[in-house]
Amino acid sequence: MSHAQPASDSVLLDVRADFPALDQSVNGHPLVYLDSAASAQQPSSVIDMVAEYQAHDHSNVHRGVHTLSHRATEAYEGARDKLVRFVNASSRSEIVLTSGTTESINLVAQSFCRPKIGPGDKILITHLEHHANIVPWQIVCEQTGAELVVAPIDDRGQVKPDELRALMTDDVFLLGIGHVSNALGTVNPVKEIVRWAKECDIAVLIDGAQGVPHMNVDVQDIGCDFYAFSGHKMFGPTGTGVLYGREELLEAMPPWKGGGDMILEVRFDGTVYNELPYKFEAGTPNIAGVIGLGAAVDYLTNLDLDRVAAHEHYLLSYLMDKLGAVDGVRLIGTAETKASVQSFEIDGVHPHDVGTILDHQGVAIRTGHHCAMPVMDFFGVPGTARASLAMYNSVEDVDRLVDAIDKAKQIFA
Ligand code: C6P
Repeated sequence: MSHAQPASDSVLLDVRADFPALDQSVNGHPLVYLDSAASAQQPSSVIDMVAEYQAHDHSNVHRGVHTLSHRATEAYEGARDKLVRFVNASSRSEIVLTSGTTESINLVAQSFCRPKIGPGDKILITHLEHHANIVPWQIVCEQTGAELVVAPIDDRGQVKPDELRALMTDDVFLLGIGHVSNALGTVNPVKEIVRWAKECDIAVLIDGAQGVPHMNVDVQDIGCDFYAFSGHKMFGPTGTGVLYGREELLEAMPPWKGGGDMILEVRFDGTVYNELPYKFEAGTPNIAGVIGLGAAVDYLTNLDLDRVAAHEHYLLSYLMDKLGAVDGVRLIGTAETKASVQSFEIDGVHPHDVGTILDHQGVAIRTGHHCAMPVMDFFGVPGTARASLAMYNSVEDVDRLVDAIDKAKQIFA
């Protein structure tokens, strides 16, 4: 990896003890969890917060006058306030609580794009995207007659900047681009890309599922119109997520789902929708999950995401050096700027077999196409083995991974 390696291991954090799930043996070995890109483990503070809420404060939100409903509403809306500060949105109206990145992107496709696009319009994405940032655009293109255009990548797994810029033509309505590739770890220079898009008057959605867990994100500084992310990848509960949207755009968008809580008044001759952000939050939400997500924001903020990034950057460099030196291992995804993810293949061993043999040694990685089939096609593989790091991983975890790979090679020699 050509990006500078931090000078010393003094940047390393030691937070493993905060995560109870890591304190166990799997198949007779202490667990090494290298699958945080799929879903990250939760610190005790998140687990305890959810349990506390469930045990004492649970009720529905925004509905009751009684004490428990007030407590639940206060905690739920308190989590939204934390999320506002976490990504530096300008107001609470800009933080729509969803079930995750996937729902956030579908909301933009259906509510922002669908009413405004038709034949002759284009949606631009890149070859690096997760299926959640491909399929919603395919669906809206089918619905409207618009065209989906894909910007190419190079052999290191980087979007080709000149080609991306050349595809930013007048007829492009929206660019959907990942902040960090889940399959390869490539970090896209999103601020610069948004600047190019804005010169062409193109709206930009950033898929931040793999961004927010690993670096400070300031949506106003980036200048994007939408930023989508999931709670469970940032050490919070599953079934929670966020769509950040610029208020002016959200204000003009019609609701996507109808039901309770997203209305002010319902009559058979017409319904008045609620104000932002509730207009987009139909039905009883994942109250406990969102409260847990607020605790995850507290955890990350207290730790300081710049320190998390430095820790992971050191470990990723170490991992790439060690893994890259193993005979018969090919690293897939070697971008100049990367975060926390490394895909690889071992000569003559199917990725699923690699995953199984590693699991027998207590090492958890993900194998397969990682919901990024076009990336796999590009590299000519059916799937990869993928190790993904978080702030609770250590140099010893990487050493255990490499030892386990050596064993896998011996078994298949
Ligand atoms: N990637 C992975 O193992 P949801 O499922 O809505 O929380 O997140 C979808 C999603 C969207 N974009 C990116 C870049 C992602 O990485 C993911 C989820 C997991 O890589 C599960 S496929």
